[in-house]
Amino acid sequence: GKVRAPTHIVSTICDDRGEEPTYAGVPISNIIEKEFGVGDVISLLWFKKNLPRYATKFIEMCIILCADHGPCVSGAHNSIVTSRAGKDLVSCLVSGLLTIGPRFGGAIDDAARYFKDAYDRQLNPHEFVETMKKKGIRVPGIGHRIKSRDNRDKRVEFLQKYARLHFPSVKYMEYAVQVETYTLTKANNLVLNVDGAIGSLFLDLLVSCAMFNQQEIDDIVEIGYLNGLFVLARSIGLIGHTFDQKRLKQPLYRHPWEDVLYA
Ligand code: Q5B
Repeated sequence: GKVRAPTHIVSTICDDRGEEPTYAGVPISNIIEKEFGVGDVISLLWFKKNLPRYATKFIEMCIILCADHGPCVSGAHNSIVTSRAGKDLVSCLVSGLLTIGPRFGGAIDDAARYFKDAYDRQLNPHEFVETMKKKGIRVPGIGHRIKSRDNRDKRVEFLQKYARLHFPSVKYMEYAVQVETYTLTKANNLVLNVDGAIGSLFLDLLVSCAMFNQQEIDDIVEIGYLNGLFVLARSIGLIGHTFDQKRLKQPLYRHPWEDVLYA
């Protein structure tokens, strides 16, 4: 009989062999006809699900709100310096992307992991924060360089408002807010930041939309899908900064001596 030769690659998200590609089984003609947005495409290609519109709109809000945060943040700064060194688009983009990590933009997965663990174990915010402190771990999703109790992050407020209106449940986000209430007693800038808001709200989305089983939720949190949202979103801004520098014909960047302490 026929024997299938063993393959070197297994792939489950996109099939390009037919007349038109399919994303998680959905032909791209359907995607165009039904006017799917980028959130729907992410839902198909990342989660292999046709998530409800309120969920894919939330994904789109994350992308829009995280697309850029000015030239001074780590990622934009790197892309700007690289662009001014005369490098190509891809080099400028990746030099910015490579700064995304536990302190900058890449705290979403850890925020989801730690908030989920603490909430599921019914730790009160005080116990959670103080346990983290004893371990010497900064609470992911808490703290910001320029945002504070008196200068709230509008992005966080937009996401919270949308989720409170549309999500079946926001228990993890409300827990993150309780954590913020506690950390704000320690310092003014220990607010729930955009990473923490997205991390906790995505947990709420996964748990309350009833389209993921427990194993799938655990896998998403464990594998670390959620930083992908920031990476994707901020790529838009990093590309923008790269073009901006080239359009402005900015010269090679050299950091001023006066701003270095030669110790
Ligand atoms: N302390 C974000 O720190 C920052 C604490 C904490 C307990 C915490 C810090 C942090 C967790 C990682 C995180 C995402 C590095 C941030 C983003 C995107 C962005 C960026 C933009 C964009 C800021 C001073 C004192 C120390 C610390 C204590 C600080 N954070 N304690 N839990 N989480 N957060 N990152 O201000 O006693 O003096 O030793 O790592 O969620 O990246 O716009 O800029 O869109 O681009 O530099 O929004 O919070 O303060 O590090 O000097 O700490 O506060 O232990 O206490 P800072 P530090 P002590 S959103």
